[in-house]
Amino acid sequence: MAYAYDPTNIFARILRGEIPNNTVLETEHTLAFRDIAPQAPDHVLVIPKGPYATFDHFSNVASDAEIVDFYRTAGQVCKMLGIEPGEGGMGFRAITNSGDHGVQEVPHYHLHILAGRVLGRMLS
Ligand code: DGP
Repeated sequence: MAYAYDPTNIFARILRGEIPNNTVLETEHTLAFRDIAPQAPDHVLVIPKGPYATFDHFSNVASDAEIVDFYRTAGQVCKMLGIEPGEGGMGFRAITNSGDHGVQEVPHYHLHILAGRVLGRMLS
């Protein structure tokens, strides 16, 4: 399966430093920054630095090092925000929108981390 990636997407531009961002954490392979239109008091986007468009693109093509770094960074962000239920935090939601039916707006794989309020059930 050949995956397409549009290097003009907004997160690619953020990664190239063409657009500013409010960085929470940056590692070798991953960047976490605050969403420009937060839907909760804490709303952080975690993105791989590599050119992966969707969840399946990332999970099938990225290296083990990139995938491990991505999820460890997401976990570290939760620690930094103090939202981990296992560590006394009030919890959070981690979600990825993928493709047209997932209503993914930015075609660079990302994980939303939402916290700071009761989020309600979200299955639609
Ligand atoms: P999604 O629908 O899952 O592709 O979510 C894309 C998110 O990206 C959405 O919550 C708004 C956010 N976003 C879009 N443009 C920018 C931007 O320029 N900067 C930041 N920080 N977030 C952005």
